[in-house]
Amino acid sequence: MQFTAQFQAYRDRVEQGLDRLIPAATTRPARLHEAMRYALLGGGKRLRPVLTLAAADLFHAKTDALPVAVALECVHTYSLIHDDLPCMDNDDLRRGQPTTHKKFDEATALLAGDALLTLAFQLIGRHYAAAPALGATLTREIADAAGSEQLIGGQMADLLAEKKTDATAGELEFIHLNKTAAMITASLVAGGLCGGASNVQLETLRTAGRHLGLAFQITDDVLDATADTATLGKTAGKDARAGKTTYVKLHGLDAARKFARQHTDTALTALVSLPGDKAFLTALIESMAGRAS
Ligand code: GRG
Repeated sequence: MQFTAQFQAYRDRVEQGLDRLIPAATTRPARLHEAMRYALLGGGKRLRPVLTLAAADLFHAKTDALPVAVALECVHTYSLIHDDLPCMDNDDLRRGQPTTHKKFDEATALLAGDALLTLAFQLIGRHYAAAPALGATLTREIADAAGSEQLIGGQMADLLAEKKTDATAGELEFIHLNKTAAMITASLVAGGLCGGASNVQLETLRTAGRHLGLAFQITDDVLDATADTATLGKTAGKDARAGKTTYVKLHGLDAARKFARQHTDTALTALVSLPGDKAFLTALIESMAGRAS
């Protein structure tokens, strides 16, 4: 199957999983569940859950990776809702539509984010009950990635760095590794765990995820500086206006593009030692490097 068709097939599985596993909009209190579904179902590239499903397929996983893929998208979407709040990035646009607090209100958006984060762990508990060791490992993997030493810690470091204009390359890498690469790494590892990957193979997935995550965030910085709001589906040019330290500000556009390429190549090299048909994952990683939004 061609890459685009295969990507669409994975995305369709994710969309159906999201629709099926998230409480109906009519569930009491309806306003909360409407907001959760609004944030979750209104777009998004679905890169993290597709990475999970594709990694699971490398190992011909017998355990369904879809629930944990959906859980990862729930955690990611919660982080976007909270990031957009006025007390954080204060943004009006996300995934090409009004942010959740603009569409609903701040309190509802805050609770919808909280509920999506919690739902992620409910889904893992419910759907991997028959494989308790796997359920426990998935829980730990995602809780670690989303916790105060990774995703939330990266966000905190990012907020602190915004207050100064002289953040160093080391500080920037800490932010990117934790705010962006942690969830991308957990997505690949979760797929490997569902497929019964060995410890060495899980380490390889971690290496690939770390470099893919860095490449993804550097590309995000480049797009913020070069693409328009309509293409991005979120406000463009925010970093420069805020005087924020990014790879583009520290190193310039050309060097930032070169760094992104190097990290992409390192991620691709890591994949080589893994089993299975790597054609789709390779093409996905290449497409993430060349993305326009
Ligand atoms: C609030 C705990 C907390 C964390 C927020 C996700 C995040 C951390 C901030 C959003 C801003 C940002 C640039 C994050 C880096 C990760 C990133 C590029 C997220 C956007 O991911 P995409 O492009 O988004 O995959 P879609 O909408 O396609 O899912």
